[in-house]
Amino acid sequence: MRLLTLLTPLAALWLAFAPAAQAEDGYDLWLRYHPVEAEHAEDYRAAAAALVSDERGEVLDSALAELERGLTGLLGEAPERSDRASSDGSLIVGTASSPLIGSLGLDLSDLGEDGYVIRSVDADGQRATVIAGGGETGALYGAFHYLRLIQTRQDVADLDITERPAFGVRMLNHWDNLDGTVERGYAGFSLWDWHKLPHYLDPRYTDYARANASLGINGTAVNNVNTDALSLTPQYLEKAAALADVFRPWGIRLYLSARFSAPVEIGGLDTADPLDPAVAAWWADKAAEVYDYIPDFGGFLVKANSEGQPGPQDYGRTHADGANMLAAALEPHGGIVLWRAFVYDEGVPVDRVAQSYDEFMALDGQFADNVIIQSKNGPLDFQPREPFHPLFGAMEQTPLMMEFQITKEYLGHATHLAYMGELYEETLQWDTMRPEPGTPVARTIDGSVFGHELTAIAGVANTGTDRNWSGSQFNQANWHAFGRLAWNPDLAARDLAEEWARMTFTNDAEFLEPVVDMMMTSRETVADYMTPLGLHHLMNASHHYGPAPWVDFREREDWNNVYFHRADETAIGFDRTASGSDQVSQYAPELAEVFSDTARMDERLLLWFHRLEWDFRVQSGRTLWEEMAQRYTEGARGATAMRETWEGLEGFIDQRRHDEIAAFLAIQEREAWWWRDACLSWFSDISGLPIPEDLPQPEHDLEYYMSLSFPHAPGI
Ligand code: GCW
Repeated sequence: MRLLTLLTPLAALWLAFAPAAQAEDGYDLWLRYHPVEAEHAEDYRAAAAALVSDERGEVLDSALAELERGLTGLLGEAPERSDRASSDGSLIVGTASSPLIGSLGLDLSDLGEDGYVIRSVDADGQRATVIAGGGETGALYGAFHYLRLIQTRQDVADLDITERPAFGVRMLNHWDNLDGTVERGYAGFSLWDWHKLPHYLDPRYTDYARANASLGINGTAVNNVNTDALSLTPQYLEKAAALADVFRPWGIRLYLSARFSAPVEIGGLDTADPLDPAVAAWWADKAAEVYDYIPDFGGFLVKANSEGQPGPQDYGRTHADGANMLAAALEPHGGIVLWRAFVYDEGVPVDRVAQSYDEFMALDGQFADNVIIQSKNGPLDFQPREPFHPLFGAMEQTPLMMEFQITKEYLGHATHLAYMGELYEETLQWDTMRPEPGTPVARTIDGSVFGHELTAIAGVANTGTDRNWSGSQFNQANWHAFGRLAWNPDLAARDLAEEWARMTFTNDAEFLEPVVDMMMTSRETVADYMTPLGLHHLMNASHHYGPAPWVDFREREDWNNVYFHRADETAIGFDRTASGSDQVSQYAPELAEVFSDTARMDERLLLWFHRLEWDFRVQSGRTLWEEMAQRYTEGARGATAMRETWEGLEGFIDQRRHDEIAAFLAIQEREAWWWRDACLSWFSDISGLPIPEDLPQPEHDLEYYMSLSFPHAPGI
């Protein structure tokens, strides 16, 4: 805009229309396929002048279509299509059953369906690159990998890549309701237009599938775990089947959340008791019906006996009874049950954080073969920082899977930049010390330590109808990081941030370096201005927007923030050591010892495990109160720094996305200081200690912060 005033009216008119291509809204995600710089284009063109395949198949056709689309965009001209490698620069794409690929003599035996190789070869005297999948899905993932190499400006002249995914099931969980709202969704409404399905297929469904396939995601549960039994009626199964048909060519299977009481609600039975033969028969029929609609249906995702959802315990049965009954219904069709470990029942426990472990460890070994237990990354609920869930490493006889939250329910919703890749990496690489030291969480769920064949990982999606899909440009990075880690949990979050930023914005190093640094520190910054030193659950009630350490009015004791921080005039924190709830003993003894020792532990979890007096000396030598004030302040300053860094990066990317991000970072800065001021004011009031004089004093008095209310905050 500023520039326009300096231009002649004619030039201004041209500029107003011409840059449409540059004014991006984020819809294309990391699949932008913008032309590469002229100096690189020739080399890439030479390597991929022709697209060669002698096979057909639904998924393979997607791979070829994506390569054609990507190469055309990146290199400025469409590759020739052929079924023979007749000239230099052929990109040969297919599976082990392609005669052409067979003739190259590659060893493709260990790839499984999803694995692939990308290799520079000599095909009948011609220089070629082969993308060979174990199956069609492998070829699809290989195609996206090849495009990524060009998008991130890597050399493609001499390739020797072999990839296999670490987990069999790599899925998104959508907490999408049938009325179009999304529980904990901050990106608009649900992508699924149930009302117009099955007759109208929004092109966005295909782009959604493409984006997932580009990461290797191969499953999606389309309805909320707090589910409506209607999803299992023919009326809705027909709609779900239409979605499954769109997803299938992109290697994605559809899953449904199943309501445990469905036999009563839509089946006309008077019980949902899992041990009642009529109930089991109803589910067996229902499963058969689902498979009539969706032949490759993935299975049922179940939230039972948690936050008021129905479940087997309503009939005096166990989670294993419930899961196994559903597993028996799905087994003949090859389906699985994803049974969530996020449970807590009516009785208020000594320690909410201990519940899920106690419940499920008692049942280890009792689950059917096609059941997998899905546990959140931490034992509470997707907080900015939690220790890993102690089930990881402890549950040996039952396959266990990870549930990460991609949507940022507790980390600033749409607007705050919090790069979750860094949180995912921290969890996946955490040493569980079980069965022995050197066993990170990732190894306990990828089948390598306990030998389970059924392996899976899930992320609670952050997608919605916003043009940018994820509520903000930077939130796209969290979807991307989740998907890439679901393929390979040992990838480094920093590398993924850079890869994403290159594909999403620009390959310019002067832009990438500050942006990747900012992404990598962003989660810690958020943890500091919201819940430093292991504090947790200080968010406002219900919608979880903004600070409210004072919440003490909710019906359940453990729905109140005061339950978690326990602050009074003498001390603060939740004692989970042997002198308190002893939840720490759910971890390996070596780890429990460290968590119990304030001198040795990582203080970023201090008040998660300990209740300490305000004048307790922390590792820096400050008192606990001084340290808390310091951390809150550093967090807020970090948000200011991010806003400033981004302002300095104007001009590297299109103005529209730059401005949107700048505005969001300014919101984050404001809200970070609000968090800091509100929390410090309240804790100061409780402890009777003043906020240290050398630190900024809150802008308002405590009464002001406590008076704020946000009845229409999104996501509930
Ligand atoms: O984090 C809590 C959320 C609920 C959610 C629940 C769960 C889907 O506040 O909205 O319900 O977790 O994971 O089941």
